[in-house]
Amino acid sequence: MKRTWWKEAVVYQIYPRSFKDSNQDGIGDLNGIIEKLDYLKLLGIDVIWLSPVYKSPNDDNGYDISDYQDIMDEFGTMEDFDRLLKEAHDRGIKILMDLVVNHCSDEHKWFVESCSSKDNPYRDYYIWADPKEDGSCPNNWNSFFGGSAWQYHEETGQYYLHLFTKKQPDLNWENEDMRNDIYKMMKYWLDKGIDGFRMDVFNMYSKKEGFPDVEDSPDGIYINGPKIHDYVKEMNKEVFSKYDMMTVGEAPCVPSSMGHLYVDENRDELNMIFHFDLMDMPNHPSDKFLDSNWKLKDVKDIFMRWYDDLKDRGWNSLFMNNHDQPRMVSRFGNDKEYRVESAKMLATLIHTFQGTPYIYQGEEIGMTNVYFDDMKDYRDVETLNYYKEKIDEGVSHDELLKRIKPTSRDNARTPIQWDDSENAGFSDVTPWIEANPNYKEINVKRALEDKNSVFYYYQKLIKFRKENPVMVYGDLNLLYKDDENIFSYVRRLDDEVVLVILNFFDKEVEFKIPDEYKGKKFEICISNYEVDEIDSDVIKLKSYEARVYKIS
Ligand code: ISL
Ligand code: CA
Repeated sequence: MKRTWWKEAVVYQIYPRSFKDSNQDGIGDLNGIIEKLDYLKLLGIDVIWLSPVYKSPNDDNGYDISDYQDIMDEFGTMEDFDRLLKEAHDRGIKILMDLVVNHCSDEHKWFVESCSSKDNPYRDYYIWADPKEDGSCPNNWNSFFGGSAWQYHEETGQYYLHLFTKKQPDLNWENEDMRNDIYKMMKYWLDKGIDGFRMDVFNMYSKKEGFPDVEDSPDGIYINGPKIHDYVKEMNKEVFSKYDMMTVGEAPCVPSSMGHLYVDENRDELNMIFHFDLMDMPNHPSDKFLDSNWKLKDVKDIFMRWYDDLKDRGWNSLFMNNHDQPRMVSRFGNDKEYRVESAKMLATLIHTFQGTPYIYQGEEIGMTNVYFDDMKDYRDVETLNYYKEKIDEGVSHDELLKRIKPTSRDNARTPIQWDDSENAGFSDVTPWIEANPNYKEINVKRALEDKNSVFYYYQKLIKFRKENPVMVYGDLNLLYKDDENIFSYVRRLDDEVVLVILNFFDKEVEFKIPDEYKGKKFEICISNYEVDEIDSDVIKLKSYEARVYKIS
């Protein structure tokens, strides 16, 4: 397998709005990030993925961009950005920018032009369609954030497409001038020295000609549409191939059997994608706010399926949460009695499986869901739209709160808990979204003072991965596929053999040492408990226990 820096890297995602406020307006900003670079260096990460920092009216917290070559007022200036880039590079940390070009803001100058008349040169930068004869929407496509994906524009008598909010009109990738403008913009950032892009919903760029109604699934219609590979290949040729950079594409609704087409090393498309099999696993197919049960068996199947399907062809990315998802310790671990143990156990999976690990800010101290009890504390447009839509359909407030609390994207967006002072040390003033009240107990300051903290465990995992190429490039073999409590696998590269054992639940379980390793030397490298020498063929694991052994 080809060795590259981005396979060996650990990425840390920053959601700037919630990271650190440097000028006391309640909103995180670029200078706040600069203040904390030494903290990230201490953790040991290699790359920062910055969620969008571009000019934006913030209908969707920066995922609605009104100027791709300017910085959001609240976050600072282009000089601040240049300084951030330099300060990061000085510490050996690379920066990935979020590339949001499936859509932009309705306040972007291209869209303003596009709306001005049907024959404006920018009209075709967006997706416009005539109403049906009765005046209704051109087809039945729904927005991810509720309601139809089409918005009527009185002045010109047509609808425009928005797969997300109506303030996020979709760009028309059929238009070559539009594509070239995007490539130019990407080069502007790369020429500044950034190190790559995380590409927002890139697999939605291509829409099927004629805009047919969705019958069962939008797959092949506006997700993984007919020309998507042409567009990605073109972008690769025009932009990626000219730089030493990394790319990771956000790809909802891509099965592993198809995922390799985007990341196959011989296809000149992307380095990695984020698939959503794990994130969507417990969810109801049409309503992410419903259902939240998952089985370890399914988690294992998903990890293994992607490992097998990409093996020797492309590279995986590993994550269990991001700015759109509940906190991983709350969802897959235990955010009460075993918060620390389970946060460490889950981290062990992400950092010892094959692929590039992604840490979402706050994960490294085991931050939990906030579970706001009051609708007025929620800020996320998806959550607010859902609440409104369902209330109108007659669903009760209590029922909705019950659904929203564990699932809302706001769980991931509360301020980073830096210390136990007011507002969690994030800001001197009331933040744009309330801090999780557990900040007095869970915060960075405390984590740094406690050698057994989640933070130092992450530091150890990152270091171990860096010092042992088997953790990056080694093959992986699953053990005890059908075990309902334990996730265990062996990594192997040449003579190096590493065994990982993870107990996923709050009960004691037994792990039988497989025959082929009986009698061998087991050296414990990492664990979230004190571990004794192995003195029998059965290892007793405590709740959420994780162990990583070198076997020789
Ligand atoms: O958030 C989701 C589910 O709650 C996802 O469906 C999400 O909308 C999808 O993964 C796309 O996400 C990306 O694009 C959105 C933006 O709101 C998200 O923050 C971003 O990660 C539109 O740009
Ligand atoms: Ca600020």
